[in-house]
Amino acid sequence: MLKLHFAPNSRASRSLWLLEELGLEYELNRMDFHPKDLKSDEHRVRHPLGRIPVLEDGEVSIYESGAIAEYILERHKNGGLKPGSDDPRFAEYLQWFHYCEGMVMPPVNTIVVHTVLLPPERQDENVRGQAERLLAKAWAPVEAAMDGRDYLIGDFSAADTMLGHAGIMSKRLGIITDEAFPSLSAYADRLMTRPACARAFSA
Ligand SMILES: N[C@@H](CCC(=O)N[C@@H](CS)C(=O)NCC(=O)O)C(=O)O
Repeated sequence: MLKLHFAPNSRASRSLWLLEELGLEYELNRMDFHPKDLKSDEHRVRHPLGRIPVLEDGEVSIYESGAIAEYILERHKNGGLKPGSDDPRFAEYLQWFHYCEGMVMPPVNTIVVHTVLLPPERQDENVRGQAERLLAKAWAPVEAAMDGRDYLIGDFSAADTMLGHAGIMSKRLGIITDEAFPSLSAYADRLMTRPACARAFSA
């Protein structure tokens, strides 16, 4: 049985969302997004940095949300959500899948640190402003690609559970707005109407 180590309002929602989309059975270890759980000795055995998500599958234990998605798709894919390497959409699928942690999440992390995680006296407006500008730049090519599309490669794929998750977060952070990124804003809303996505975000 797959076991997902999870905390709400985190990248672990991506893994949960994918499991739900694929209709796979899993067990959820729901932790608090708090050092008492994430930095515990027990959790550091699973992830040396005390982070989430972590997926266990029998003897296998794996972290990194993208790697977890790849693992689930290769081992348990249940028939879909990733185009084959001979599919014309394959390269774009890979691009958007990896664009998430590579380009979008670094400025998202900085914004979250300087709005939510640090106490107000340690938050730096300049650092936050710079990250917001960087994040808007990172979303611009995705906005252009989404014009006339419902999902990143047309049909829904695992890339949407990665970059789409970051899109929903960016909308919540006020970077993706109807005015600045109309296609992405509609995309983020569209994703939330998917029952599997809604279940992952409300878990
Ligand atoms: N690149 C990693 C990032 C993992 C990560 O930083 N997770 C955050 C939650 S979104 C976390 O566990 N933060 C807890 C902490 O930093 O103490 C992934 O995609 O899984």
